[in-house]
Order: sequence, then C-alpha cells, then structure tokens
Amino acid sequence: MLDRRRFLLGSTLGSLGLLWNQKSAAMGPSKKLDAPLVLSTWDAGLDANRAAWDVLKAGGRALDAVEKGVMVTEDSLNCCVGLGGNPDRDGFVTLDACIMDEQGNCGSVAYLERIKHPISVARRVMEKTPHVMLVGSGAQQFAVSEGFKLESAELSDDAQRSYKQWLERSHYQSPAKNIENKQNQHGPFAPTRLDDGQWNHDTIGMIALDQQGNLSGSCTTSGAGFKMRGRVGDSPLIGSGLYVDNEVGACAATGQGEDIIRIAGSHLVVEFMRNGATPEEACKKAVGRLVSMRKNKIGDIQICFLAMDRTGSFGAFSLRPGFTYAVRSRNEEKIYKSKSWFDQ
Ligand code: SD4
Repeated sequence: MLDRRRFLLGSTLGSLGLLWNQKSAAMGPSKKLDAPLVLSTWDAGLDANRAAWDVLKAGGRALDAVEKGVMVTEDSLNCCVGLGGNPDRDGFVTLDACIMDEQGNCGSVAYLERIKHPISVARRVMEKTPHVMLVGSGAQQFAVSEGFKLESAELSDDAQRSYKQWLERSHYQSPAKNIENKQNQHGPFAPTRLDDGQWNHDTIGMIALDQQGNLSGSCTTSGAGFKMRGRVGDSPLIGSGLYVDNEVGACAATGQGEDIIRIAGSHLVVEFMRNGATPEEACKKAVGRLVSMRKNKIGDIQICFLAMDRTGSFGAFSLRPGFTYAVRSRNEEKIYKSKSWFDQ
C-alpha cells in the first residue's frame, strides 16, 4: 500500500515537473543574475550602468540608481538624450522622461525645453506634486521653481550639423520616419548624425533590481529626431516607455514611440511576465502583438523591449535586428544583442 502511494505521489510530481519543463522551454530563454543588477538600452547604457552600479553595490535604492544612471547619458553629447540631442523640425530640443519605483510611485515630464536633467524633474514631479505628469511650459516652470537652471536653447554643434543635413534632405516635408532602425538608415529622412548610422538612436531606458529585491526604472530621451513640434513619444508615458511592478518585473522600451504607445508596450510586457512568460518571451509577445495589429503597416519601423523579472532574470526582443542593451551585475559588464522578429 505504502509503495503504491509512493508510486502515485512520485508519478504526480514527475508529471508536474515535466509540465514545468515544457512550460519553461516554450517560454524561451532568459538569463538570470543575482541582485543587484542594472540593465539599460543600447551600447551607451554601459556608462550609465556604471553610475547606477555605484549606487546599487553600496546597497542603495534602485530608484536612486536609475536616476543617477541615466543622468550620465543626459549629460553626454548624445544624439537622442538630453540637451545635446537632435531638435524637432523647427529646431528646438524638447525632452521627455519618466521614472517609477517599487511602490507604483511615478513621475514624468514631456515636451520640456532647456532643462538639463529631465529625469530629475520627473522624480520631483513624483515626489513633490500630486500629479504624475507635467508638460511643456508648465513642466519648465515647475523645474525652475525647484531650482533647475534654465539652459541656453542653442543646439550642440553635432545637432546643428545634423539638423542642417536633415533640412537639406527633407525640405521640411516630413518628420523622420524612424530613428531606430540601423538596417534602414540611409533613406531620405534618415536622421543620421554623422552619416555613419551610429547616432540615430539611443533613448535610454534603465531598469534595476537592488539588494533589497526592489525594482525601479527610468527612461529619458529627446525623442524622435526632427519630429513635429509638440510631438510626444512613448518615453515619458508610464506603461509605454516604462513600467515597473515590484511583484512581477519591469520593462523599458525604445524605438518608434507611436508604435510602442499603440500597444502600451512596457505594461503589456509586464503583464505577459505576470502570466508566466520569461522576460525575453514577454518582450517577443509584445512585438508579436504589434506585428499582428499593424500587419503590412509594419514598414520600416523598429520597436525594442528590455525586461527583467523580480528575481533578476532578464531578456529583450526587438522587431528588427540591431537592438543592443547593456548589463551590469557582480559577475558581468556586457553588451548583449537582442533577438528580433525578423531573425526568425
Ligand atoms: C520616441 N522612443 O520618442 C523614442 C525614440 C527612441 O532611441 O527610442 N529613440 O519615440
């Protein structure tokens, strides 16, 4: 009798194990690293990760890490982040950013001009106002009242050159279609900064897991190069450019904002993880959602997701090849290349 019970128990557990294995295999690979851990979009994320890592390894909060981290990119002369970024089609740099912590607190700014660190203004919105999002002149007014310096509106040398080049090519007809797709960077509206394709993306989205096991995320950008004046992308929109749920995981997005917004991309990825998908599989499912929604309108756009679950498993997926992301942990400091829908 006892043997029969043991046999039944063993075979039940065996089949549970089998189911578990089948599920994991179907969900696709993800890599797991111990906390603390920080991930960010594109190669430029390496430098940003270093600043975040200093906070994390000292036992600091993920929230502080993701703010400090992306400030490095906002300070650098990047094509697509901070005041050195490409302007809108009227020649003004307008910045979008958001931040979210482990308790669902979040703050955001959009269409913000002449302020060096939009991510810090977003954090102040989160901590000092009853609101989640401030835009345009109101966001700028709030920033100044909080002691942020109003910087010059002059474009950086690179941005000026790039803007001139774009005006010559486009005759002001259209905003750039896509600033993300490395594979398609030589079209009439491709806003390459130095015509070598290395400068046509870089929005930074960062997600981190601290030693206490808490997640936070940040995202900051000058948005799509040569966009229409007033255009806001996914990056400052909680749920599109960034989402954090401490019980599940976090996701940050980069790519054509309009298409990330269409599917509330980062929130969607977190929901897929909540339902059992690994981070990479969740990112892939979100890309697949856009593919089936837009069908032949998928055109030349690029969208990319980077995700981590609450245990430190992480992964990414993009629509087209070319998306890279930077990882920093105790064991590694590395650039990964994500898989893409069109690799398949
Ligand atoms: C936007 N998602 O404004 C941003 C662009 C981006 O790297 O990701 N650039 O649509």
